[in-house]
Parts: sequence; structure tokens; C-alpha cells
Amino acid sequence: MNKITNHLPTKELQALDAAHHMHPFTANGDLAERGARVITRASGVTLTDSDGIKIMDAMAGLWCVNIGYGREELAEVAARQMRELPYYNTFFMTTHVPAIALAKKLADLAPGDLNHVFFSGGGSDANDTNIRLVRTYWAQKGKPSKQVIISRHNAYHGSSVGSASLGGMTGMHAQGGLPIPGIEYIDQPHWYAEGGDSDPEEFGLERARQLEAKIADLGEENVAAFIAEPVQGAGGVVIPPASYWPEIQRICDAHEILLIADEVITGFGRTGNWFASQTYGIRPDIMTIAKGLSSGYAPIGGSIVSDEIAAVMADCEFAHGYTYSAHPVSAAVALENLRIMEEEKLVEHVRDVAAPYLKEKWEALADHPLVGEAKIVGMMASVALTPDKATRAAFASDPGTVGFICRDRCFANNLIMRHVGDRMIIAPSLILTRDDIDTLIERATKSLDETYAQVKAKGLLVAK
Ligand code: PXG
Repeated sequence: MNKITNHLPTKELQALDAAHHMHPFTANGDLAERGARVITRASGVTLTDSDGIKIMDAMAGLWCVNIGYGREELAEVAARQMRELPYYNTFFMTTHVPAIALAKKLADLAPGDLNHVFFSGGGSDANDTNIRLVRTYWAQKGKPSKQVIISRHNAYHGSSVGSASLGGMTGMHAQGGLPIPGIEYIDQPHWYAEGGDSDPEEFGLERARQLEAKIADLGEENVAAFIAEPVQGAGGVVIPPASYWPEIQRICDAHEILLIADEVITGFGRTGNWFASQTYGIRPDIMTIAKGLSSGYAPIGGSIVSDEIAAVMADCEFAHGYTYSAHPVSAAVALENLRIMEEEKLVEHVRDVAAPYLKEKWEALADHPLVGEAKIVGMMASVALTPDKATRAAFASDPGTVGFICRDRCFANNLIMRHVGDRMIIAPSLILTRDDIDTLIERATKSLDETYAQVKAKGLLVAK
């Protein structure tokens, strides 16, 4: 066979892709008929496809390319590290400089006494680490009955057996016999979808207090931890009411429950601080990290744990680890990514420049006839599509029908904006300029207008 390169015609690449490549979270039969869009290169916030079309990526890849595409420094560091030490393990009383330096850097950046890092290849396996870690921690402390982990419906914590069990996605639980035992769920603080006529702050408190009720049901002596994303990402960029996190923190403190903040999406500048735990005043015992840690240039994730947890775990051999824990190339790339973020003051750029401007423009989308709410924190945002703004009604059509139309219009207008059901979401790179933001909003508005016209024409503008 000929060598497969960017120079093959798009149709040929699509046919080969359909023949051999199984895509994640995809009905591969449907995709084979449509043909996958072939992305060939990227620079800054712009992707180029195999037909030479340029697309603004308002999802930063998959919520990860925080510093933007095409940074030569990261390529240089990866090549240098591969030449010097492409791989060595850290299992058997050995270590290496990228692991040491990255762990130290993360201890400096992370809030409070989160000073110890257990590395993984991404977010799913880091959350698998967390399941075993918190259960082992309590056993080590002489409280082996503290095993249950409480999570939330519509949470996303990964796709492995353990992390998908921690997640609250019913569609995922339906495949492969999930969840594993010992995971319990409370409702999400999603006022727009589930709050009815309640006051949002009251609703936030009520949803937080479900945690206290669940702990009481299960018995405090049986609960190990509570895990949550500070802002739900894959669930639809669900920003909790301000009342929510302080109450959750109070409950975890009062009942000796470890608090795991899954910062895989919200970490590394996304909300205008290094971590969303700082944005929301959360004091986690463990933070899950991945994605923006390396800006997606190399796979790496981990769990940053408190002094207390590390001290307790130091007295046992934790029989856990991955071949690629602290992979030297990924660790070196992550360090360089963090160096660039600091040198170019990207977190400050988000806080002082990009996020305030994006907020002003994004919130104005709420005036669109198809939009029920427009919410944003830092550089992650959502709009809810609705046939009836006054009542926040859902569409009568299957969930996601209208969202998919909108996502298609965005694709046609060279903007990557995702849909989660009938919510549209963005999480662009942190480097966005005001001009980029103007372009993003212009394309989003055009796509919403076109969606509105299509939805009307198809008779889909009907409330459930
Ligand atoms: N925790 C959170 C909060 C995540 O968002 C993971 C853990 C798992 O990380 P890895 O690196 O194992 O994928 C994630 C991942 C989507 C989507 O459709 C989101 C993620 C992954 C795939 C798709 O928005 N987030």
C-alpha cells in the first residue's frame, strides 16, 4: 500500500479511517457514511483540515490545549528528552529528573498542603488511582469500613471501569456492567435544568445538603470520599450556584469525608486561577489533574494529595502504578508547558483580559430567541437552547436533536463548538485575543441564527 500521508485525497483518508479506526464515543457506522473530518495541522487557535479549510477551535482540542497549538518549545523539549532518557520507570527505587521537577512544580502551584503527586497517563486512570488510594488510606488509618465514594448524577470522571463508575452518566453505566460496587450518587447543582421555580442559591444549598443526607443514610463510618468537578464539563458546563461549594466543604469537614476535586478540565488556568478550587474556595484533599497539565501535547495526568494522605500512605506499599506513571517525555513537556504559562502570564491573561471580554460578549447571547441562558466562568461557557425562553422548556424532540443541528451549523461556519444534548459549550485555548473572541462570537451568533431558522422550518420549535 502507498504511504498514508496528508497528501492523500480526503475521500481516501476517510475510507481508510472508516475501514480500520474505531472512534471513541461514536456510532462508527454513521460516521463511516458521513466521513470524518480529517484534521491535518494546527496553529494558535486554528485547525486546518485536509481540504485546506481553517477552523477556529473553541474547544481547545478536548478541553486541553490551554496554551494553543504549534508551540515549538514543546516539540524541542520532547525531542531532547527522548534523546536523553526516553523512558524509565519509577517503580523499583529509581526516579528521574522530569518526575522530580514536575512533582515539585505541581506542589508549588497547587493550593494548601497538596504537595505530593501520583502520576498517571490521563484523567481516567488518575481517578482509578483515587478510588484505590482513598480506600487504602482509610484502611491504613484503622477505619477499613470507610469505603463508599459519593459522586453525582451527570458527572464525568473518565471512561475506564473505575472512573466511569465514579461518573454519573447513565448511558455509560448501561454498557459493560457498571457501576462497580461502593459508589453512590447525589443530584447535580444544575439549576437551569432541574431547579424549577426555586431560588438558585436556595437550590444550590439543597443540592449540597443531599450530600449530608446521603452520608447519614450510609453511615459516616462507611463513607471514604466525595468526588466532584468544581464545574461540570462534559455534563454541559454546569456552573453551580455560589452557595453550593461552601456548603459541600462544610459537610466534608464535619463528617471526616475526603474531598476529591476533579480538576481535569478546570485546572491550569481555565477558570482564571491555576485551579478552580481557588476560584470557588474549595480545600480538596486530593485534586485530579490531566489535560491542561501538558496542554495535550503529551499524555499525562495525576493525583495531587495532601501532606496528611501522603504521610499515612507512606507507611504501606501502595500496590498500584502504571507503566507510564511520570513518563519522562510527558513530564518534560508538562514542565515546559507550565513554564510558558508562567512566563507569558496566561492565568493573568485569562483573569484580566480574555475572560472578562468573553463574558461580556457571551452573556449577550442570552438575548438570542433560541437561548434560555448563557453562563460562563473563566474560559468555559455554555448556552442552553430552548423553544421557550420564559419557561426554560426543553424541546419536544429527542434531546440533542436541536443541539446537533447547531453543532453542524458551527462546523459549517468553521467554528468548533460542542453540543451536550441541547446545550452548546465552549472551552477555548487560554491565549484567545479580543479579536479571536470577536470572531468566535460572530460565528456562534451566525450559527445560532441559522439553527433558529432551520428549527423553525422543521417545526421543531416546540416545547416538551
Ligand atoms: N475527569 C474529568 C472532569 C474529565 O473531563 C476525565 C476525568 C478523564 O480524563 P481522560 O484523560 O482519561 O480522558 C475527563 C475527560 C467530552 C469529553 O465529551 C470529556 C472528557 C473526555 C472525553 C470527552 O466532553 N473529559
